[in-house]
Amino acid sequence: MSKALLDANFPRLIDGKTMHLNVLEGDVNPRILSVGDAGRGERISSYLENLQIINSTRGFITYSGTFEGVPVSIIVTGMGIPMMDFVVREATSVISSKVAMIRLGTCGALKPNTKPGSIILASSSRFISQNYSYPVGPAYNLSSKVHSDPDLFTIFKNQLISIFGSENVDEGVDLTCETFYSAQGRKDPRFDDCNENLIENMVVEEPEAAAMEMETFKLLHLASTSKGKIAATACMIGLLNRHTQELMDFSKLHDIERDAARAALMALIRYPLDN
Ligand code: R1P
Ligand code: URA
Repeated sequence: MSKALLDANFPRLIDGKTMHLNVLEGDVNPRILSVGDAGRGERISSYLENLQIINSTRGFITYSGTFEGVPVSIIVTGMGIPMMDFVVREATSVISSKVAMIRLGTCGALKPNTKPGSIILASSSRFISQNYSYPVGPAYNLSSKVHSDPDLFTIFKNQLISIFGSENVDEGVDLTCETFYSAQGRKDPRFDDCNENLIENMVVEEPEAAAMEMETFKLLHLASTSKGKIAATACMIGLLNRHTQELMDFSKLHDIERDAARAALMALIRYPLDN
């Protein structure tokens, strides 16, 4: 593949494909499910008919097809906000209509009574970043809030509750973290991370904090700045509870993931995309 570029500002390769996702107009459908993990993406792609798969050398994989007759795409996003930025910008650059996007991820649960293995919906999200000028200022900063699209959130919540039951579906403020380790308050004696009381402090600053993960804030923030083009929401499977240290039964993860993906696809096809 030629690496010659057509445009320095929003690079496309000489064949017209976006530089990182490797997609062209027609390759991505306006209803998009974003997942972090490549195995999850492959497993849930079995929901799609008329499947087309586009790989990229940057780790993104775009599965496009139909779900109950409606065109949808599932994109393997990878981890962290730069990867979500590539996905949202490049996928939507090849779609002329409005777009609905749902992220289905995993997280650490923050509320003491959230059972590991529950689904946690992000009604909104805040970003935790490390302050690299510390000790000038606090060691970690918490951003202001961005919100899920209220209609997509409600449609998705109803689908999740109909599959899992309301006792297994929580909601709250997602905390998207710059990293998995230091910015999520994990202790690593080999490094001076200055994060001893990070979780306790963040939960005081954001009493509705429900989840810690690494992409949702970027998705919701880009949607909120997209001038009406993108409606987005997210949910995560709580792998563990950071308060109680309890872990989920990992033998159930693929079943939960499959059912949550079905709820997300149902919500995406029900969301009215009036163009
Ligand atoms: C870390 O293990 C990864 O898991 C979570 C975090 O956001 C991060 O990407 O989500 P995914 O399971 O979607 O990757
Ligand atoms: N993903 C994260 O980012 N954090 C966790 O604790 C679990 C999954």
